[in-house]
Amino acid sequence: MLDAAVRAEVPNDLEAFWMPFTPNRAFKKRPRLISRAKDMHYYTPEGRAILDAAAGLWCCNAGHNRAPIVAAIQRQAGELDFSPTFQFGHPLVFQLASRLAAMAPGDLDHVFFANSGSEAADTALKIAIAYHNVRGQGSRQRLIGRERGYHGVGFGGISVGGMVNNRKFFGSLLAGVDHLPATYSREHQAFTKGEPDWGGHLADALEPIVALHDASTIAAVIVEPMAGSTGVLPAPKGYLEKLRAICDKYGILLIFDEVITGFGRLGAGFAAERYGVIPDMITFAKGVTSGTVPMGGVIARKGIYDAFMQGPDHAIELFHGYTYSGHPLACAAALASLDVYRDEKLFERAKALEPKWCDALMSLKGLPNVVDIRCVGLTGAIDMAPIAGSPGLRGYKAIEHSFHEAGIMVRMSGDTFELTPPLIISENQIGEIVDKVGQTIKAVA
Ligand code: PXG
Repeated sequence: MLDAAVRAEVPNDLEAFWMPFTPNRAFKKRPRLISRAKDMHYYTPEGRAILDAAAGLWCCNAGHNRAPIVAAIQRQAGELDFSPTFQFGHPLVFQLASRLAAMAPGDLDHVFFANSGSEAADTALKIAIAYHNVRGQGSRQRLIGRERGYHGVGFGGISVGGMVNNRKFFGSLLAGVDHLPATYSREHQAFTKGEPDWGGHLADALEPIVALHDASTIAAVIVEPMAGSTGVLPAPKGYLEKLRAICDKYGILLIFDEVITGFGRLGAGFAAERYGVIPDMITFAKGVTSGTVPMGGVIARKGIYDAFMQGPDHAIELFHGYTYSGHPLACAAALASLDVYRDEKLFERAKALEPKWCDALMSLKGLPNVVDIRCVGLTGAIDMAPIAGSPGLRGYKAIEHSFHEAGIMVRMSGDTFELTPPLIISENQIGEIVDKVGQTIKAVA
């Protein structure tokens, strides 16, 4: 085994790695390297501690390098490295599916595994279209997403998604897609704690979309219960209930993309539980393994699964799956993560901390360039006014300052801070995030 010093060695050539969603040239001029993590902190190769206010990338909900999760992954690697889940099965994947089904509300009780949120979104969209097909309603093919939505980077996900830069370079995308309007209005919602009062009526925009295309052509609506990637937009009050009612009225499936909102981020197992609205499918990823091993998937209602269970017993019911669907290491990591969430009551903890978290973030109101602050669960966003003519530049400076100077990892979306710490965060560390972010906001003013 390599010793820690060697493993942590600073690389001397950064050129070959084409970094995802990163300005490669700026990063390679002044890299931000991380070589170790524990609990609430990352550590640079030189050993500098960086407070993690992003749960990695919204995923390490149990904190970093937690002993029970590490042990489970190590054990599993020595026991069963890989086994296919096409035509074969291993015990952990069934155990995990049962755990997730029990955790999900209502009759959301069948789990299809993928390896990322992007694959989860595309899987859910494919299941929706195939579901109508196997029920003899093959004309239901249209998919409805939402402006500013993020459903990963597969062709299905970017088609229903509404992030302009994620779409505009990639051709004509999937045909037959339409979009609901985004739910954000600064004029009506600025500095709201939790779900805004204004905006529930925007779900009614589904009606004219149905009128235009006809319900007989629409398979599903997909939304994030809280739009994360675009900058933390909690669902307005009553919005999700309304969407559910309109989908029911027209026989349209409702998919909640819970890749971010699942596993405690909003103070409940799933946002569906927080809002008391049961979708037909939930997509998940990230927190299912607390970010330790890639995994994603879809939880479908019983009626959807049952619709496929027809024809001869030996015939495959759904022609879909990934080599690594239900990978043993990911299953072991997920089961151990669910144990940590349960034993440490981390979802309840997120709920209990929410008012303190929101108050702490709102204390940054009044700092230079701060034009809105939003929060829900253990999630928050701070919009800074862009530098005139250079959108995103203030945000990039903030990433650099926060990492190199303030000692904190934040996620920026343009000029917006997205703050999503691990759910193990202490009250003192909430204060530390606010101090360090405040310091950064002043530094980039
Ligand atoms: N759906 C949602 C709601 C997501 O937030 C995905 C799908 C795709 O997951 P994968 O595992 O394919 O990346 C996501 C991912 C950000 C940020 O800064 C958010 C995500 C990924 C990277 C950055 O907001 N979310």
